[in-house]
Amino acid sequence: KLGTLGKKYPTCLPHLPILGSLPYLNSSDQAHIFFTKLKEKYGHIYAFWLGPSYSVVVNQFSLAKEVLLKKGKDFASRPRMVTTDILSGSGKGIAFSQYGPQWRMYRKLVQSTFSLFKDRSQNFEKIICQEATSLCKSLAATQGQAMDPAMDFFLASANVICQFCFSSSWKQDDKDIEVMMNFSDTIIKNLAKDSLVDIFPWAQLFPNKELTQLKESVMLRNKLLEKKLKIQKEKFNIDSVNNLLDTLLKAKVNHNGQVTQELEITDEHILMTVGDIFGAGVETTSSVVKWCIAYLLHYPQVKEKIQKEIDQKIGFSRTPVLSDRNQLLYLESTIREILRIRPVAPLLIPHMACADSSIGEYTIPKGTRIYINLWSIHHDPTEWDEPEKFKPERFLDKNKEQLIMPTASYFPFGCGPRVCIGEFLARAELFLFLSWILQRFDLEVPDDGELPSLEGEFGVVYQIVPFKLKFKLRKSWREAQLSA
Ligand code: HEM
Ligand code: PLO
Repeated sequence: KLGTLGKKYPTCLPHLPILGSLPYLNSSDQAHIFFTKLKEKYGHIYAFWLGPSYSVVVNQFSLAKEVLLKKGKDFASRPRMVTTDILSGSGKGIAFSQYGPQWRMYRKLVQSTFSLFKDRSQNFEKIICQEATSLCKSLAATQGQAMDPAMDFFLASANVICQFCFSSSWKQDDKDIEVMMNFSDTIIKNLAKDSLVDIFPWAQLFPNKELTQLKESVMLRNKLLEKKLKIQKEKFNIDSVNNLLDTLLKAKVNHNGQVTQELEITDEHILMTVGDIFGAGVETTSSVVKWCIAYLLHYPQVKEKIQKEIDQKIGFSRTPVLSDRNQLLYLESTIREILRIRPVAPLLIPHMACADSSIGEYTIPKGTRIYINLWSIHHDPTEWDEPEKFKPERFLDKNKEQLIMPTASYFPFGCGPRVCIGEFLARAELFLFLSWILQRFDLEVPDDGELPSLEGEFGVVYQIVPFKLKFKLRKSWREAQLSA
């Protein structure tokens, strides 16, 4: 199936007719770990056949940079999969959309909405701080009882993104939030995991529990977003564009009649674009906050260092703001270390070659699926000192006065044409949520002494297994409140 004349291809795993390399990909390890282990035997870059589709795994940062940056355009497409097609209405929206003018247009519309929020009174900092206030209130109301914080973090990130998309928010007891948390979880557990249907599309013709679950969850999501869209649409005023939906509706009005079919702005395209931003906005940040809290439970000495820095640089008479980021270096380095050791997307989102190209000395034909193994890049022992260890100090200079990048083998948000578009927002949320929480609360393990598992569950988002902890108001915070 591959032309061979004068061409060199990456080492390929053994493969059989029809099944391809499937029998050799059977492992109890999670995909990113398994791919990292295969590196020992097959090298930094190797290939396999997932049934009928030819796939290449890239495990090393200089090759990954070649794919994402240097030849970014050649590899900027996405493979079509049964599961991502279900989520995205056959490739609409941004994240699972083919490389081309349509993808570019929606990406730009979202980016222009981000700039809308940078310089005005309802900016991200203000919105996030409002949500941090509600979050801290809700955590304080637990009065130090052991609890699972997932719902609170989910609500806080959902409301930030809801302000961005619709200029609205949810209340804590709104049923929509619980519904959303449930379907989102099901979607993450079933999406793009190279389950049978993604390898052999014909397998979807047979009854399949996971696929039915996925379809149901996507339907629930679409219903919920449609409801929101309907309410907001009635408020639309072309002279006052305030959020993502307004931007998209305005583009629709401006484009009407004069564009090719390829650049259509239909209600379904709008739904899928908002859906991507919503899903990405909620699931990524809340997941990273959970990972952070879990690591701080395991490493109380790191938590104490962060708190000491907050006490010294900010104190208790005011709450943290974004410009404190260059003061709270220990917190910043902890966030960087979390994004390294537990990347949100350990294999990024699968890329696809949209032209014949090459990686290093190897030929890569058009249509090849490319998995960038960010996990292996972030855990590469030739680039990182003791990569398995949680060490925030690795991002600080000797005097602990400056943030540093110890190696280039690090890109938690990807890079190149498909780089994450939410990095600025995500970093702002992570910093503010965590600094607000740690200024006020001590984190304690429940009475049974059980620490969170740091193993995680592989998926489009690498999630932590649910865990419980106690949020106890700090003595120094309480005293400061009393004397204020
Ligand atoms: C794509 C990481 C938060 C929106 C991605 C990719 C990564 C990533 C690794 C894939 C890059 C690739 O395939 O090459 C993260 C991390 C986050 C985060 C670590 C939080 C800590 C967000 C937020 C938003 C967002 C808050 C939106 C508000 C997107 C979108 C894409 C994307 C739309 C798809 C881009 C495309 O395919 O063109 N992100 N992300 N992300 N992210 Fe994020
Ligand atoms: C999360 C579950 C939602 O219900 C749907 C959704 C939409 C966009 C996805 C997101 C999920 C997971 C995280 C993704 C995001 C697009 C970009 C982001 C994959 C599946 C990342 C980290 O790459």
